[in-house]
Amino acid sequence: MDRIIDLSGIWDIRQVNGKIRLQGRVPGLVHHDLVEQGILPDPYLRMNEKDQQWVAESVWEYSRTFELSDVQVQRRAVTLDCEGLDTVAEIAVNGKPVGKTDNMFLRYRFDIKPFVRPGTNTISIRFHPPAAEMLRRGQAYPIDLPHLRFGPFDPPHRNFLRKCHAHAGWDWGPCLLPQGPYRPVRIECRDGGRILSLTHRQEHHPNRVVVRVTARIESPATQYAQVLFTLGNLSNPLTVHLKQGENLVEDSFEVLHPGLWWPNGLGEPFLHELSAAVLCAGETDAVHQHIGLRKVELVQEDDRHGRSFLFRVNGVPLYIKGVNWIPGDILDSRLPDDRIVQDLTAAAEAGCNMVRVWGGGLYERDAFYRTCDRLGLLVWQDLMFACHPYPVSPDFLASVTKEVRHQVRRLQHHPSIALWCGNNEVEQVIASTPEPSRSRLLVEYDQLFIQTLEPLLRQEDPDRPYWPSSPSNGPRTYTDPNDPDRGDTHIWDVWHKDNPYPHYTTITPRFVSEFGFQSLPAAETLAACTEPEDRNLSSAVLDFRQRSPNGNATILKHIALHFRTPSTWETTIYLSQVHQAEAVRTAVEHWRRSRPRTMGCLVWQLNDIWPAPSWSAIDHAGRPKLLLHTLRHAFANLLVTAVRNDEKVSVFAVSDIPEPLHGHLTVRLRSLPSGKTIQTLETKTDIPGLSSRRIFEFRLPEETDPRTLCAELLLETDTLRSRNTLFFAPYKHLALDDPGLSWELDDDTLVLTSHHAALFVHVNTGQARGSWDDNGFHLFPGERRRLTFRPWPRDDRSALRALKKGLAILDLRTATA
Ligand code: BMA
Repeated sequence: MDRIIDLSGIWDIRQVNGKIRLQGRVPGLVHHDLVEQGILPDPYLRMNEKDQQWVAESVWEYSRTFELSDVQVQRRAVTLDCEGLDTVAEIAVNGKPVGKTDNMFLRYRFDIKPFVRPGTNTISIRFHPPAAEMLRRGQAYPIDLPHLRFGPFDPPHRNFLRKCHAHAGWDWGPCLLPQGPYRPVRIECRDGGRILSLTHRQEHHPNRVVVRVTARIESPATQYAQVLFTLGNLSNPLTVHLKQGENLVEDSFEVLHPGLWWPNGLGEPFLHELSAAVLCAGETDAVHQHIGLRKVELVQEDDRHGRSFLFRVNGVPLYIKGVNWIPGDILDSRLPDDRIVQDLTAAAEAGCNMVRVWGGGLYERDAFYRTCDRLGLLVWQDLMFACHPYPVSPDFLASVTKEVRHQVRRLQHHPSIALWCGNNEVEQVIASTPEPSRSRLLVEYDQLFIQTLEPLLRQEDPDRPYWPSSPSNGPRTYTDPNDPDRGDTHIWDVWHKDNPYPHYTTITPRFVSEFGFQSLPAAETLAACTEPEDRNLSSAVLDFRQRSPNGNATILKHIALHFRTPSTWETTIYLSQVHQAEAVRTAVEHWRRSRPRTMGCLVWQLNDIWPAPSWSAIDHAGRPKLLLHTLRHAFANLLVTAVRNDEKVSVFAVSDIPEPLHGHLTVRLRSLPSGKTIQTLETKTDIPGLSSRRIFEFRLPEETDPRTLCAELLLETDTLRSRNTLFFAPYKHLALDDPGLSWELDDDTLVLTSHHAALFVHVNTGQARGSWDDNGFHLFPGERRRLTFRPWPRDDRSALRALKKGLAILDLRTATA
């Protein structure tokens, strides 16, 4: 269409203060093109980050030409539309400055009509080093604001620049500070109207939803226009009189007996098509969306424990099971949409119903939210502020006001977004600052997150809850933000405070929005970025890649607390993943048993920004860790779980299903190492909807050595089945023998059997990309465990060939022999 000139494609890139010249892509980032063209080695290899800081210290200029016709330059509006520039940039058209940018989360639109001409035009975007800008702003501010630095290269004062905080290094990622036009750039030449945003509100009545839609239309002149809103097969044509500038055009629909949008695990996430089109001056502009009709409430009511914190969706109190999301690569342009879809699909298949977009990353790209809408994943959306106090200068407040307004208008229609959260851990950082700074920081905090952003969100998106910080007790309750009796919490007492993981069962918060434990990525993932001599947890390269203080030693120490020590690199990796999975499982089962006091937990973290030790469930190469499979069991709608007090074992059924269930529980006491059944107990049980209930108790046989015993629990209903295993001595002391595992692989199907009890059986797929439908399970004699391998992408047959070559199976005993 001659009204939009898409400037995506190849541009010239030049290092202004150096000699490098290359051609690169828009949308894109300088690092990405330098790496692809062999000018820069991959920053993720070994310690390359160390020698690559010069890239972000350089000034880079993107330039190209574009053609405009007489007709195009004569249109009433000629606008340069930059969807995302990272970050500090100056833009010139035909050598004339048209604007400056300093916020990567904003969409910038510049009027360039005065600068263009018919024929060939030039455009240049010059990016300035972000660290220098952070420093300049930090030093110019009248007060010395605290700032974080995790790794050796992290620059000071990242809180002064509206750039993804994780670009400057985090406790799971390197510092690279990428620069470039990371989202599309285009020119629009128009006489007619342009739809800047399409938002809506919903009013839910029994069997009926009223949808009120608002299109924000920019018009270059005062003129008549036709506006057509369509929702499903309902449509309303309107004739409107647009004034020059921004116009709001509103309409409403009544949807009878609507298909509702339900979160994963509760029903179908039904979507309806909503569109708006404006016809004006012989031009059309249109926006198409998929919306979901649903009501999400954040319920906080005083109760005997303190104050509830739970999400009610379409009237159902929903236990939240989820994960935290960080940027999937520090170079966003090299992360394909497909990879985001893969990770979110894995989360949904693991039983998640919520993903938290963490505040030190990005407002994610459209594909992220569309996928969450489709999968029924609720999104806890942090605004992009994390772990720092922020300046409250007029410029800063103006910039973040524009940013949040833009992002809310962009994202508001997604049914997945459940809540806007002001920031990550800013209240907590301030709470731990000594006086007198603390009081001053609180006043400024209040100015930004309560007086500026909260009213803005109420105005832009009145029906969505706003939560000031994570963790928090709610607006203006500046007591301990991590109070277990109210609000949400971040439970770091295990990883950061060095308690063994059973400690989780001593803490029972209302909602846990972060908790987790680190492990190592798959051996194949680390092999691709290290040399053989690096492959030891205490090597210089592994220490370099670990950004959480003493992280590698913490992993090793906690393995040794629970397991016999590993003897090889592969078994170190395996045990780190077994330990991580057990830690998280212990916490999740406790917090699910604690329903309704606790109404949700979000594991830190689903994904990785680079290949390194971290808290992730899926590593940077897309290989699932054992944790992902453990979550599938621990997050299942029906869960059987047990706790032991002395010789007595209490069995619980936890159900996240609204309807009551009839279940059948089988407890098999097995002897170790043989795994043979020595006693079977059975009972029938009624399980109320949305509940956690003790359903059975039994005693351990007297005078049995606890190291020689385990209990297998099986809870079955007509359609559901949950299985769990309980041990009565630390894993490291259990009487285990070589289980004598045997397996047969036929195409994508693996059948496993075992002579003795085999614990944490892990099938490694080598180079084959994909995942088993289960992994990391216990296997007892007499069972035939059938696993199916699903390649990613799903139709990739070559993965099945790779599987044959790379298959390796570990279990706890053989890994620690
Ligand atoms: C949480 C997050 C991140 C961090 C993680 C692990 O508090 O908010 O800041 O990466 O802990 O330390």
